[in-house]
Amino acid sequence: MNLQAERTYKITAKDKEVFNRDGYWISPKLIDDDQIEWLRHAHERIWSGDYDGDGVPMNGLRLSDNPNALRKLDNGWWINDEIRKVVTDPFIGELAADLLESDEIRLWHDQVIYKPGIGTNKSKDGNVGWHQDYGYWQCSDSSDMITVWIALQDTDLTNGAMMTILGSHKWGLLKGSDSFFNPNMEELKEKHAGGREWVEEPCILKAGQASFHHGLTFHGSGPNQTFDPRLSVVAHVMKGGTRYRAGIQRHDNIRLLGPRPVDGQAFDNDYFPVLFKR
Ligand SMILES: O=C(O)CCC(=O)C(=O)O
Repeated sequence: MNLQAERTYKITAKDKEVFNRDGYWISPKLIDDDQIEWLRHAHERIWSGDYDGDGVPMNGLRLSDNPNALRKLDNGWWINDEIRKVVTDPFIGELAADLLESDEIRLWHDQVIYKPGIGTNKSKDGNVGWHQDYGYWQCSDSSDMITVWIALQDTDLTNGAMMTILGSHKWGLLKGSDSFFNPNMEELKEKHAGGREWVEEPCILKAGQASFHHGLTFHGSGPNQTFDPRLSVVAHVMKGGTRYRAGIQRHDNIRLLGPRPVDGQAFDNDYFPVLFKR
């Protein structure tokens, strides 16, 4: 069934209640089927090194020789026009603004993610370990950030859907929660749950739908047990006025503030485009 994109959707009081209670919210279909096809094509172009414009990825494009490994590129918008269009989409910005009750939303960075289909292979190499995004983003002075994970095919647990831990954004920032690259989900559950109630909620999405999760919500994903890759585009967004917090943690975005970043400097230049302003 092809759903129509609901480009005029407005966040309701109920949506906000769900986001604040659970730490995530599932959107209606945000992008239409043509855009989905273009974004799937964008994946192919990116992984083959075919770039738009004269920019280059900040850390190059490094592809593993391991066919089971997750592929991930940050700031795909620098080198691909279709990715740029979707991760700076004002409509996505407005939804995030309403969930965070903010007047302005900027892009923190994006991710283009390819999880290979490994069928019955037992490899964990494509897993994304349970983690909190803010575990990586402590150089920002607010954890009130949102990850918008956009599915480019119908996505459920068979093809490695992302899962969130219900209400875990209320736990605060946990030590060592920057554990994206540890594929051992059981070990990480043991480490992070610490006696708290650990409820895994799969984000089941139709192509073009997105999950919006808070910067402190634990999430991760298991193997893609189909034979087709799971493709997604992710926009990490922040409230306007988010500032640099010096001396806590390194992050590539600090470099984008210029040669001498200073504590309290706003992430407000061209590397952090405005999606939405009220
Ligand atoms: O793609 C996944 O399974 C997880 C992605 C993720 O951790 C994120 O976008 O924050």
